[in-house]
Amino acid sequence: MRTILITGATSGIGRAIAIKFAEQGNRIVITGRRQNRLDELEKQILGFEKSEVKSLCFDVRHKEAVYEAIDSLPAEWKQIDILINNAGLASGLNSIQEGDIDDWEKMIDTNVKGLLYVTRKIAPLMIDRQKGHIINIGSIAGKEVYPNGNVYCATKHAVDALSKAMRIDMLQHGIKVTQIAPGAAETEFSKVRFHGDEERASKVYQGYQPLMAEDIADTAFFIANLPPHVNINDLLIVPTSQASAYCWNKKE
Ligand code: NDP
Ligand code: 8X3
Repeated sequence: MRTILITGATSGIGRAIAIKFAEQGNRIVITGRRQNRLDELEKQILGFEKSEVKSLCFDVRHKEAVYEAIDSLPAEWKQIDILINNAGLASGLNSIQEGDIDDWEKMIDTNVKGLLYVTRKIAPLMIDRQKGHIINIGSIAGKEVYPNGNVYCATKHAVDALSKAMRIDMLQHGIKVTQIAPGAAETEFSKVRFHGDEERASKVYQGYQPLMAEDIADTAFFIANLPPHVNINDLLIVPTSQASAYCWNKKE
């Protein structure tokens, strides 16, 4: 049984990853800000034979809350084998000259600083055991930029750079670091990006088959189950109808 800690497990990709690993009998730590969603997922996971679950409710933007939450885990749960740095968001889709500074700060604080706080706390625990696997959920937006994507793309470029940097720093400790960079996946992502405008969000996924959160979960599970001598450093996964961050084959 391995211990897997997933940030942002209350929705979308993180939730699907939690369920995928739980189905196979693992010890799962689910995290996010919405306690009711954590409770619901905890119940679901308890229904899987052989899996154990604990939930930690915290905001990755608050360093003390991150540290306190991880400190609160019992000793055996601190033996984290796999960290899935997934919590993240886009907020707004505006040109740089019209961007909302609050949106920018939310994205930078969550996607970059939040990921760093969680990693800073968990990497030493992995180093103590000289084993572990950090899987960062980046984005195609970390490979290319697109109109009005500016700050979101910058945060995901930071995740791309940090994934490479972590891999170098973790090398001597035998800890794997992987980045999974998805293209469009239908989750709550666009609803959050458009500040709750569900109609606008649903249009993002019209005219083609987007990725499902489960597609990313299956990919993460495959990557996490490779033999000890094999690592996938970086994986860009897109819907077949998406050739680049802004090149689509959509049916009107
Ligand atoms: P969702 O909005 O469905 O899920 C986002 C998750 O992140 C939620 O569980 C949310 O939990 C959590 N989260 C957001 N902010 C915080 C915070 N401050 N503290 C703790 N948790 C937080 O979107 P996705 O599943 O699509 O997104 C997951 C990751 O995948 C993100 O990093 C996103 O950038 C990336 N991604 C998404 C793509 C897509 O097309 N959907 C494509 C490429 C990458 P809660 O609100 O409960 O805190
Ligand atoms: C989410 C995918 O293309 O909206 O990271 O940036 S995209």
